[in-house]
Amino acid sequence: MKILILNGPNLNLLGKREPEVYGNQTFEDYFEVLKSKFKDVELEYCQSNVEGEIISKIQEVGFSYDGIVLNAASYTHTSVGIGDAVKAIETPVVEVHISNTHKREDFRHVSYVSSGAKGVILGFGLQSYDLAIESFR
Ligand code: CA2
Repeated sequence: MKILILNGPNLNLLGKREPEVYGNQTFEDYFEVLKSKFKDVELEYCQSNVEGEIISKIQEVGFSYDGIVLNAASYTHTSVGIGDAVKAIETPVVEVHISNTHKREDFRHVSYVSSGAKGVILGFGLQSYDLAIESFR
């Protein structure tokens, strides 16, 4: 089973800024935890701050991988292009968020990803990613 974890803008700052909201672990460190927990899954990790790169990555893997775990970060709330890409591919996408976006500002209550996603997991910290991977098994 091949799964891509795709993180969007500013998630490269995890563990370095705003620990009260996003925790104090970098995603690179957490990816090692995920790899050792899901030894039977071929996990790939990619992060980009660029909307077009995220769309290209979704298209690149979207007809061959078994799943995409997508945290489009702020683009979740703005990007019709990422939403369209999720709908255009065959690989199922699970949308994840570290924080409970519904407990936050109103603009974070909108998602252009959700309507094309297989499911949505949010608010469980980095464990949201574990739950998303689990959902593909
Ligand atoms: O809770 C999530 O996972 C979010 O996708 C994170 C996004 C936010 O725009 C979404 O509304 C919810 C923000 C990611 C920014 O990550 C940072 C990490 C450390 C320091 C600053 C930003």
